[in-house]
Amino acid sequence: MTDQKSPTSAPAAGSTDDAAQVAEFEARIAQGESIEPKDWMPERYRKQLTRMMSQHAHSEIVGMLPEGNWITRAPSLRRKMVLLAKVQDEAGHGLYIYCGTETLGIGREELVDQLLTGKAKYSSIFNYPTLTWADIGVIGWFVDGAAIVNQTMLAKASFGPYARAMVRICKEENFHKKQGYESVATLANGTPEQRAMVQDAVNRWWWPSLMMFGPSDKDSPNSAELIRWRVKRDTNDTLRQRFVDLTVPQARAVNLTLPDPDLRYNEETEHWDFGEIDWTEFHEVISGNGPCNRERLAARRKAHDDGAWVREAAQAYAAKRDAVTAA
Ligand code: BYC
Repeated sequence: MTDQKSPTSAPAAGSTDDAAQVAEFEARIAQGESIEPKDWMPERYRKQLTRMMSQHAHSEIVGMLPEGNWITRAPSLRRKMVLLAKVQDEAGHGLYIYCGTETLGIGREELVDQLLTGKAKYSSIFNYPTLTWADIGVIGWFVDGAAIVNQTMLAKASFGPYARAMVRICKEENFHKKQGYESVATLANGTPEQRAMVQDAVNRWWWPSLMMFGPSDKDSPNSAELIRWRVKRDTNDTLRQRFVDLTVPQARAVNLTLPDPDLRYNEETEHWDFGEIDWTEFHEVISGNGPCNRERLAARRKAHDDGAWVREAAQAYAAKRDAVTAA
């Protein structure tokens, strides 16, 4: 329980928030109440949520690109239908979360502009290339698997619109993960070439998937505040460990190895110990220098420009409908 009299109740430095209002707000959070868009909230809470939710929405939208790349090359009609449905789901997730972010008082155009001008972050994972068909299965298994671990926690976030969006999104992510693992298992039981292809994809996606959870706790500037306000309920390292513990037995079940010589079960902690993440690579990727950052932003900008006529048509239709209603 948050102690209302603790120093954490004080408004952040430079904030114009009233201390009594902050204390009342924190008491509501401590009681497990959901904060809704019209409720009073500290400016810093609004800012943190806007940052995190908009990054999340951008991730869903940019995340369509690596997989979308394989829709025309899916190996069967069934795989193609599944992949089309998955990519379409990701668009829906992005739109939900943009809507949720808008309830914090920021417009969609501004959010999209932040993405297209490179000001906004999106998940590091989508800056890696999808080199073979096996990558599509491994993304479903690892990337959607990691997203489920993170988002199951966020489904209990203190901000109502975000938490509610996460409940629905997690249901869809479960289907995404299952189809990915099923595709991986099929390849792992296939020809020697298919096995080699899927093992190679596992080798390339493992470490970037661990990076999805963010910097280690000691280097995570936002975690303490987000946990205090119950936006996050667990730290980056706790969630990363949960993902490793869930995924190691799944890899073993299909006879695939994870590319970490330090991976071993720790009888004392009852967790899988794993090696050190390459944080230099992580920081390079999140500062725009990953293998595909430029390609991804260029693709988003092109899609935005190509879609201008759709936005114009929708606006013209809305204006016409308003005129008819007014008449
Ligand atoms: N990538 O203080 P920290 C999906 C940034 S999409 C890039 O720990 P926080 C899917 C962080 O933003 C699912 N940047 O931050 C879609 C911060 O920078 P700023 C995507 C990262 O917020 C399509 C700085 O590093 N999920 O499932 O406490 C197909 C310091 O970090 C990353 C979400 O977006 C990263 N990996 O924790 C398939 C979940 N990690 O903003 C699948 C929502 C850290 O201060 N977000 N940074 O400049 C979160 O849960 C949290 O924001 C994070 C980071 C765990 C990502």
